[in-house]
Amino acid sequence: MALSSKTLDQLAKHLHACQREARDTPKITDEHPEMDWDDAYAIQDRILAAKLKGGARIAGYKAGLTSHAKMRQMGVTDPVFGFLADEFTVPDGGEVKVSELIHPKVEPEICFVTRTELTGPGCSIASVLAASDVVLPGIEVIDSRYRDFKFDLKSVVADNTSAARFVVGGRAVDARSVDLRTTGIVLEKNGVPVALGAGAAVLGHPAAAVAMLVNHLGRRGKSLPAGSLILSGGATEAVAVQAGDHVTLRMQGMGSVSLRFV
Ligand code: 0L1
Ligand code: MG
Repeated sequence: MALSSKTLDQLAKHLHACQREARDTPKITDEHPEMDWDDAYAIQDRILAAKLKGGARIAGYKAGLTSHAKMRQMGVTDPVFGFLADEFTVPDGGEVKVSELIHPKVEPEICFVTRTELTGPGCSIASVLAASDVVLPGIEVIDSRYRDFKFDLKSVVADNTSAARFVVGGRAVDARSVDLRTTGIVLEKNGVPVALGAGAAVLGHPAAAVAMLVNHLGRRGKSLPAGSLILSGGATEAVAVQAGDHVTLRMQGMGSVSLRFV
């Protein structure tokens, strides 16, 4: 680790306040260029600890930047991992207040719910499918706390990978009953298709993103508990939204899920 415990505390407090107050900030590596990966995840862990202390619960986990479209869009090369707090949950068809966010974007995601605990290292697509219960469609609303979405990967990790809101819904199907690589994805904004994709856009198979998350947790002495919800990452580039927008994700064989921005 390159940063002191005091600095990690201060940065976590700062980023958490930016998230809760919908306030943007320059990326934290501008002030702390020496920040390393362990520091970045330690800041994210401190934000999670503060939320849990305040009564929040973990609603799920996420892999981010798992498709070439997203990596290209953000100018990065590797996936990142974060957590979903219960305060980020939106019901299917529900409203998201843009006044509570900075510059929201939406992305279509294949979501997994696990049946048994998963441990890494050594977790594979096969282990994920064997441990999974259902898959279902989800829309993630990302809202980087960094001004104009200008960041580097370590700053993104510290900022809990831009997690802000999410909705899951549609029709949950047995994770082993579908070929997730060829599952078609259509994201509509105000009735118009704005992004199209297939499951294979996510690292060749979305279960690969879950396996990477499990291996990441394993390296940190953690596991993925049974019954976890995991967002496997945007299958297309993210789409900017504003008040008045109605977003629907249609996923082949799994129905649709939607959100309204007010
Ligand atoms: O969910 C994700 O793909 C994480 C995105 C992190 C970077 C961003 O804000 O676009
Ligand atoms: Mg995402």
